[in-house]
Amino acid sequence: MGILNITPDSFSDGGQLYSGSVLDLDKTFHAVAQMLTDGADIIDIGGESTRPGATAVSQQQELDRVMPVLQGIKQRFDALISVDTSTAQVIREAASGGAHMINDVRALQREGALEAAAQSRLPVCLMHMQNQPNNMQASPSYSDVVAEVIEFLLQRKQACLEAGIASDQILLDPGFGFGKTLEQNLTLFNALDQFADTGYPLLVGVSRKTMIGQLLDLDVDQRLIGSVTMAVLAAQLLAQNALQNTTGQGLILRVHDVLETVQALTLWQNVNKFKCEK
Ligand code: YH5
Repeated sequence: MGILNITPDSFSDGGQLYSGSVLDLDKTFHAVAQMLTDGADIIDIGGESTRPGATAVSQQQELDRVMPVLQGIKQRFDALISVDTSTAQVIREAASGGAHMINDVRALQREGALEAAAQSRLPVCLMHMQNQPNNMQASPSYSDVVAEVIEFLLQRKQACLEAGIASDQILLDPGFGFGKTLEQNLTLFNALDQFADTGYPLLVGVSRKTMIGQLLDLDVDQRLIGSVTMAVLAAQLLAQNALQNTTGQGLILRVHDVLETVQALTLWQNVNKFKCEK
């Protein structure tokens, strides 16, 4: 999954698609074309910045950002499109505009979002976040981070089932960097197999995140190698688990650097072809 960040103020790739204060649609579609050429299967369109301290976006602003981009991608490309949103009205309009998946960092907890997602019949990704973007990194605290994040996701999964969303339309995401310290992020990463054991496919987003910056002492524009390494590690961890366990297969990696991630995963897959079963 390639990240298409259409917010003006994002941390990692903020405003790159803007000319002044307006979104440049030519640049945006060029970025999409590049990610698809590079091997992305899904484009994730995000119109709300969830970085710590980001200004809240109104529903109308979010619609005005997301809808022209969704429509333009639909006209130009044959790609799977995910829309990164928590807003019921954006879910509804994205679904009628031909989106293929709803990716919600608030796990459909906002007013009306669960119902809108259920009506859309689209697959949904449920992500864990502790607190809200404006305060989530203040003092993240858990007594057992893995158990608590899994429990939250299973509760939200249950709410989805009760709202009429089919079980095979649900993905889970630990929410790396969303209300978690470095240690908590790494604990969750090592526990990806436990998330897979829920039986649901996973989405993992670590690309360019602060955890990589902290470990390598690098700014956000220097986190490529760290991001690719973490993507391969996630794939390896989950593949090892899948060999022992028939449930919980399926992984979507949400990344900025599609070409480099695809190269690394291609090598990894080819190496794995020659694995001897002992
Ligand atoms: C995610 O993990 N993340 S937006 C800060 C960065 C770099 C990147 C400080 N939406 C996720 O990508 N959706 C975002 O550097 C997401 N899972 C899902 N499902 C944050 C982001 C980022 C933030």
